Amino acid sequence: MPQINLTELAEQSFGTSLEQLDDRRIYKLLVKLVQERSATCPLNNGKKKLYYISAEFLIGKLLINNMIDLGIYDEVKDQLTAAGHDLNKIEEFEVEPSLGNGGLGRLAACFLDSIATLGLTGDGVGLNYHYGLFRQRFVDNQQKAVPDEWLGEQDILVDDDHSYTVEFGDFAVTSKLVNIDVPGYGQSTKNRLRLFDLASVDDGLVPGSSIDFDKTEIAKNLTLFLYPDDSDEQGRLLRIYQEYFMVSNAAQLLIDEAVERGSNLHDLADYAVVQINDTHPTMVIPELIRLLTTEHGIEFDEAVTIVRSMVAYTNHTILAEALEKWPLASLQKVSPAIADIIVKLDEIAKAEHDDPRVAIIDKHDTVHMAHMDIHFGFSINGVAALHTKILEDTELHPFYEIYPEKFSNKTNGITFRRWVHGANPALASLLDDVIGTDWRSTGDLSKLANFADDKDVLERLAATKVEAKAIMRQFMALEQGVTIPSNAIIDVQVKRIHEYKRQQMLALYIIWKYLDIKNGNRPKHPVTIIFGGKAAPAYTIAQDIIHLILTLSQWIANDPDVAPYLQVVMIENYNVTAAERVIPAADISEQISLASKEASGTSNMKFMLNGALTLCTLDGANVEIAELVGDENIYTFGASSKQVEQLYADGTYNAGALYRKPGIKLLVDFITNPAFMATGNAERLQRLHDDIKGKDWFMALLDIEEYIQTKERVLADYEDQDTWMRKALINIANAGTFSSDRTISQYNDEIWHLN
Ligand code: GPK
Repeated sequence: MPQINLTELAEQSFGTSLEQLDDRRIYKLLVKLVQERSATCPLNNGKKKLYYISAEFLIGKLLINNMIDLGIYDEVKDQLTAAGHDLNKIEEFEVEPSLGNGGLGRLAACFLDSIATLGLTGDGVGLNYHYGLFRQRFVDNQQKAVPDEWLGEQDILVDDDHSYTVEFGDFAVTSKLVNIDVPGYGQSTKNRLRLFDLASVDDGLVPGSSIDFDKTEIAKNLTLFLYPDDSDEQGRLLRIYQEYFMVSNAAQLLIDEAVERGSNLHDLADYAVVQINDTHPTMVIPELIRLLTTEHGIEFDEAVTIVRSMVAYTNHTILAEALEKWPLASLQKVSPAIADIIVKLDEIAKAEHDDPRVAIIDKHDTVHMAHMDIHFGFSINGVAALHTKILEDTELHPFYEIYPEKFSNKTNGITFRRWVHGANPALASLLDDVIGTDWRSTGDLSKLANFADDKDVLERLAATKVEAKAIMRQFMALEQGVTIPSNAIIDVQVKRIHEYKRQQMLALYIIWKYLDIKNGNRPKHPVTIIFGGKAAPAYTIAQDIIHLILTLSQWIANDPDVAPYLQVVMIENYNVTAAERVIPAADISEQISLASKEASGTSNMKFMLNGALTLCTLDGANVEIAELVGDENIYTFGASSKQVEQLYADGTYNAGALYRKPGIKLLVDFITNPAFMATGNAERLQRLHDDIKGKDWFMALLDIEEYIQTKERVLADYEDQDTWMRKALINIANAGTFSSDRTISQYNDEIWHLN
């Protein structure tokens, strides 16, 4: 690769010196540089190719990430710094793509980075949503969902001339394809993210500032939104149309490309493997069968056998509401051909296994998508050891009895290029100094443990935290309009808002802490508690939880007795960019889901890697983090997943009885005390109060007392900075396991068998 000379490029492109160039023009210069470099990388071209099909890809901004992967980041950064420029400021001109929602989508993005980095031939396939997931605004301390017009000024999308016809029940549409290059770190080759769009899409259906639109005009609306509201029949149908459009395009592309590489289609499984990310792409199974039989003359039985050996499924949750089930009649409306094949597949499955618990179509004519994946895929995996165990022993036990060999665990991972190299440059260069640069590609951080008692290294580690906090405070001031004290303990819970993740339990802690400070117990360091996350627009209680947090934030800020010691901040429109600013700055990582409910979590890994200490229940990948770092380097509390499963099984959980404990009642009733209610929306606060008191389905009251005690222990421990930094170092040294390069090596060795 030729050397970079930004001074020369500035002269050539703009006829001015690099020092004189404004940030916007530097941004344009860098975009062009990355595009040119990336365009010259040849595609990976192995015989067998992976198609990672996913409804979401939460890719984040790409400029810095791509410079890292193309190996030009450090050089560019040095030259910009020398010319008096700040890359963080330049990056602000990039608009973050809005193609994802939460952990599952971010996982897909980390995986694409690792697949390319390992030199494997594998593309992501999804949809090009024009307004993506909604953009979150706060109005009157409540969430307002507005369209995210991210597509306006995008430099990353490259047109592709593939176009397919997708036939629905009573009409057909045409697709068009755009690609996003995915270079690999330390590789001269690349892969791509392939995003299908509707040729006839009409952005005009979305009226300005609202996400309401005509859900019936499928030929115009199909690629407007990710996860359009599905609280009514039209919305649910639209989601099925989207899913079928996505997989029909994916399957047609896969077959075309396999034929190009020499497949006669009888041997398709030697040329392609499909990873079904959650149940949204499940219809790729019947669609591949349909194409092989009706378009390519293969017999039905053979087509089933072929497909059975080339699709694999990843489960990301045990929550029933997230496991898709569609009425057969709805599938019939979207695609009669696909519904017919599903009926046949159901008959095959029933002939093989006469057990209603594993039926694809149940007695209400509802189609269980995950069941189709398990019967007609060759692999099913969970995303953390505990989650896979729960699938095997409980949630999917009847399937595990039939197909034990199909089940495996693939504990999630994160790409260190984005989450340290890009997001935490100070830590990255400390690691380079102390253990060498290999960690960037091997993920091996274990040598750091040799420095656990090295005072100099511990001090330098503490300095990286100060630097990360400065970047975060600048982001909070400029983007969010909040001032955070420089000496505050940063305590963070960022993730989608959901009752099982228990943001409401942290809110109850905040009430406890507020009252404690009111009683004169002033913390030594101020504590800033930062939330971030969106709530599904149709999920009322989650909206109520956001309202409680925002109302508490305001209430505390307005109380001069408490404000100097306690601050509550909720990031508006939390996204990947915000995560990159806030995670490196965190001291405390809140991973407080009800045990058994969080399949894995991936922010837990990002926090650990960036030297935050984890305050957690033994859920998801927290269990593995705890095993790696040892009891003295993590703070765990709460009921175990076994105890929780038992409570659900017995039906003996009694929120009301716990509520009546005086210490707990005080906290819950704070939500509806008249003065507090008067500052917020009484209906929302009352509903949330009643829900916690009367139902509390995710058992916040079960763990609240132990949570408060444990958190107070964490805050006290923070005062001994030497011991604290030693713990942080041990956490970083053990984070190597959670490199997505490790995860992807396992997918490849045990499932995909590429190269
Ligand atoms: C799981 F089922 C789902 C879903 O619809 N969306 C989503 O983001 C998450 N997830 C899990 O909740 C996390 O525990 C997990 O780490 C992540 O998927 C990736 O596996």
